[in-house]
Formats: sequence, structure tokens, C-alpha cells
Amino acid sequence: MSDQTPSQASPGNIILILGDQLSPDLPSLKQGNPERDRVLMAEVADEACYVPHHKKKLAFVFAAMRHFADELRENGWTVTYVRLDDSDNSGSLPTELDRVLSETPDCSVLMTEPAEYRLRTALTSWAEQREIDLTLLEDSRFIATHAEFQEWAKGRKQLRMEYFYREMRRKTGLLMQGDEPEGGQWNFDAENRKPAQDDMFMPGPFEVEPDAITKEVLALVADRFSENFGTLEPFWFATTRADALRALDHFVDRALASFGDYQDAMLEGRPFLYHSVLAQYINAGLLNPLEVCRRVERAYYDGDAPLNAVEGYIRQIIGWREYVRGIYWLRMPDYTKQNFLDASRELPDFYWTGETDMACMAAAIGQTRDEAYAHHIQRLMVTGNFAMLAGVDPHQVHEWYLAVYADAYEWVEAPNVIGMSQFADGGLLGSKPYAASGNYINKMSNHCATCSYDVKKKTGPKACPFNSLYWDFLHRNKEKLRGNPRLAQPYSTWGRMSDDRQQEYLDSAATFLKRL
Ligand code: FAD
Ligand code: DLZ
Ligand code: SF4
Repeated sequence: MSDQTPSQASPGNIILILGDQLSPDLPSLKQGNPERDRVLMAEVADEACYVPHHKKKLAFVFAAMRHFADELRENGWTVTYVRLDDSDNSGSLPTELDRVLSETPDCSVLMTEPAEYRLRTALTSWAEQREIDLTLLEDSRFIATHAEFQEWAKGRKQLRMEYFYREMRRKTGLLMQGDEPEGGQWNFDAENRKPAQDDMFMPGPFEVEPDAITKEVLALVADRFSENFGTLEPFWFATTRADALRALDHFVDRALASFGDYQDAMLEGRPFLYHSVLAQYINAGLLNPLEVCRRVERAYYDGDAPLNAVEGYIRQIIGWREYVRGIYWLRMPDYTKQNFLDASRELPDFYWTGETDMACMAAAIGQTRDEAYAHHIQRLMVTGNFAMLAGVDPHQVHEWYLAVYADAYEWVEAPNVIGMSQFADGGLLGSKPYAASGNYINKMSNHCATCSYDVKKKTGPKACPFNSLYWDFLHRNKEKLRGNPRLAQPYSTWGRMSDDRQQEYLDSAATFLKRL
């Protein structure tokens, strides 16, 4: 096994391309030679089943893989494509490599590094055991290299995204005027906290009618994965780069200008608001993150979108997205096992059924079931917040998020879940837990108006469960959290309550948790 330096004089390479490497500018394709090398792509049970993926996610990945294989063939590549239902499919990527290598034993294997630790380890171990010459190329679709992130993180007590983000602004030149940030500020988040109104015009994402290839995949998923979570149809995702580019244009033309103002808002029956719904395309490789940012930046300079929206959007991609990837590779393999708060409750069944009388949770889980999508605040402040307040085992929460979203791959999902939403890493990624009572959800959404609970009630059977769970969470974890300066105010409020009042909160939470 070797990193970075492909063997030049080999008789040819097998170029393994994974389901999230569907990019024409993939390093292994650039390094390879269509006259000499052959591409291998394989739909395999191991990847389809390592968590019980949402049906729409499976259909998206397989349909996008099949379209990409066809595009490679049109561009002169020889492609071996293994379908999930091929009778001789061996079920895993290493064993599919074995099959191809049995026909071409002198070939080396060339690939762009897998994005997940699990698969990287499986493939490098396989190559070592089988004494195969495997070359892994660094994934240039990310803006920060592994070395750059490690260098940035070295010696820092706190790894705060904001400072890393500024480095990425400087590196890419996005929204920069020389050495200074456009508009004189790095971050315009303070302007981005407005609740949305139901009568606003919200365009929804770009929708694509499934073609024959996608229809075949939909039939396969319906047949093989009927027990998996999620609604398969209507299926409207783009599955080619050309359509993903149309989805990008659609977002920039119709929603970007309002993205900043309303990015934290939630509205009953409006799953997408002004979000881009592009993460699944970026993560699978159909869109390049930098090209997305340049397109969005252009909208600002053309006068089509305000700076708070454009800066906010670009920060999500060159800031958060790059930063969580850096944390993942810095802290794996132990990161997904973190459980700083020793939370051990089973994930409630309603995360899979959506059957709960909490209107905010029912909305977030219901749209997750229907669309394999929820936006950031729903993931963080509704389903994530609830799981943390209720003390759910963070590993189970992690596996749920990894399964249910079309954009979920462990490198991006795990830091967001384990770190940001569950505080299970003890504060590596966030300086305090994102814990909130019903008041936050009421401020940012209209869910409470139709909920069977009363968000204004603090305790008792009709009270919003988030209210008592919030105080129960702080009380339960006081030894670990009380010293956090950012929690000084809530702990002081809790300390000023009478013993009876505190007990009412704890009893209310206990009664609710017993029913879970
Ligand atoms: P928009 O709101 O339009 O944002 C624009 C883009 O910025 C996204 O497409 C995405 O590429 C990027 N982005 C925004 N926030 C983040 C972030 N925190 N981390 C990384 N990239 C970000 N994102 C994933 O791509 N995959 C996941 O599995 C995933 N799991 C998450 C789990 C939790 C608990 C939380 C709180 C966040 C998670 N996110 C994940 C981040 C974010 O919620 C999604 O990227 C976003 O909701 C995708 O929808 P969108 O494309 O409409 O994003
Ligand atoms: C997510 C996914 C799924 C469901 N299926 C496949 C597959 O059959 N073949 C494949 O090459 N890739 C698949 N993927 C994407 C991989 O899981 C992804 O490449 C790794 O998790 C690394 O990020
Ligand atoms: Fe959610 Fe509480 Fe509001 Fe109901 S009252 S929607 S449970 S925050």
C-alpha cells in the first residue's frame, strides 16, 4: 500500500470509484489514463447495509452511480459496473476488487481516499493482507488538506470554527478585498435569526422527473429495501451533475437572497424554506464545493443577493463543512464512541415512526421520513436537542442520523451529531451544549401553535416536555457542566429556584421520560 505516488510503469490500474466520488475532476481520474486503466464501480451490500439507509438515499446513490458510470463510458473509459442484483455480486468492495484482479492480476489499484475511516481501513487492510499495490490519492475536492488542518489545529487549546473559517476565506479569496473581508466583517450571523411567515414565497428545491435509469433503481430499492425507513416516491433528486448544476442555479436564482435571514426558521408543512438542499449533491461529488461557493459569491457581486446571505452560505461550506471534516480525521477512530455525558437511554421508537404528540418533533421526523431531509436547525435544535435533553445514547443518535439523511456520510454526520448536537465530545467542537427549552422552538417556528402541549407551561402533563427536560438535563449533568462559563446564567437561574420548584421540574421530566 502506498499513499500519493502511483506506480508509473504498471500494466494498468483498476480505478475504484465510490458512491460519493462521482466527480469528473476526481484525482484518481485525473491521474489515470483511459487507454490503460479500467474503472470499477460496485453497488455492494456492505455499503448499502452498514446502517439501514433511507430508501431515498439508497436510490439517490445507486442512480447517481449508474449515471456517472455511463458518463465515464461516453468519455472513453472502460468501466466495470457491478449492480446490486447481479447474481455474482460478492457483497463488498474488497471482494469486488478481488474479482476484477483475478482477471487482471498484474494491475495495481488506484483510488481517491475514501471519505470514511471505516472504508479506508477496510481497503488498506485488504491491500496489506493481499499484498496489492494500492495507491490512495488525497481528495482535492476538499479545500483544506489533511496536513493544513492538522497544522492549524496543532497546539490550539480550542478548535473554534470561526478562526479556521477565516483561514479558508484567505486561502480561497472568497469574499475578500485584499486581506480584508468583504463588508468589513467576517461574519454576519447576527442578521440571520428571523422567524419565517407562512405567506412568504418559498420556492422549494429543484425537482427532476426520474428517467429510465433512475426508475430501474427505484424498482430495485422498492424490492430489496422495503423494510428500510423512509418514503421512496415521489423521488425528485437530481442524479447527474448536469441536473445538480440546474439545482444550484435554481437555488441561487430563487432562494439565496433570503437564505441568511431565515436560515434558522422552521415552519409547519414547509420542509425546505430558503435552504439550498444541495448537501447530498456536494457530498456525493456531483457538485464541487468551491464551484458552489463561487457561483454564490457571483450572485453577491452581480447584486442579486445580500452579503449576509452570501457570507452565511459560504461559511457553511468552506467553514463548517471543512472544519467538521478536519475534526473527524483528527479524532477518528475514537470519535464516534465519545459519550462525555454518559447518556444511555435507548433511542425512542418515534424517531423511526414519527408518532409523537410533540408537533415540532413530528414535523422534523415526518419530513425526514418523506424527503430524507431536514434543515440544520431541525437537526440541531429539535431532534438533536431532544435526544440530548432526554439522555439518549449518542451512538444510537449518531447511527440514526447516518441512516436517515440523503447527505449523511460519517465524516460530516459524526462531528455534527456527536460533537455539535450531543456534546458527547465534551466541547471539542462546540463551546457549550446546544440545549434549549420550548421557548427557542416557539420563537423560531409556528409548531407550538398546533401542538397538544403548551409551550408556556413549565411543568405538569400539558407542559411542553422540552421545558422540564431542559432543567432536568442541566441538573443531571451539573458536575460536568456547571463550570462552563457559557452556562453560568442558566445554572444561576436554577440555583435561585426554590427546592419545591426544582422538584416540580424534575418530577415532570421523570414522568415524561418514564412514558418514552
Ligand atoms: P443549507 O442550509 O442550504 O447549507 C448549505 C450547505 O452548507 C449545505 O449543503 C452543506 O454542504 C453545508 N453545511 C451547512 N451546515 C453544515 C454543517 N454543520 N456541517 C457540514 N456542512 C454544512 N450535513 C451533511 O452534509 N451531512 C450530514 O450527515 C449532516 N448531519 C447533520 C447532523 C446534525 C445533528 C446537524 C446539526 C447537522 C448536520 N449536517 C449534516 C449539517 C447541515 O444540517 C446539513 O448540511 C444541511 O441541513 C443540508 O441541507 P442544505 O443542503 O439545504 O443546507
Ligand atoms: C452510501 C453508499 C451506498 C448506500 N452504497 C454504495 C455502494 O454500493 N457502493 C459504493 O461504492 N458506495 C456506496 N455508498 C457510498 C460509500 O458508503 C462511501 O463511499 C463511503 O462511506 C465513504 O464515504
Ligand atoms: Fe415542540 Fe414544545 Fe412547541 Fe410542542 S410546545 S411544538 S413540544 S416546543
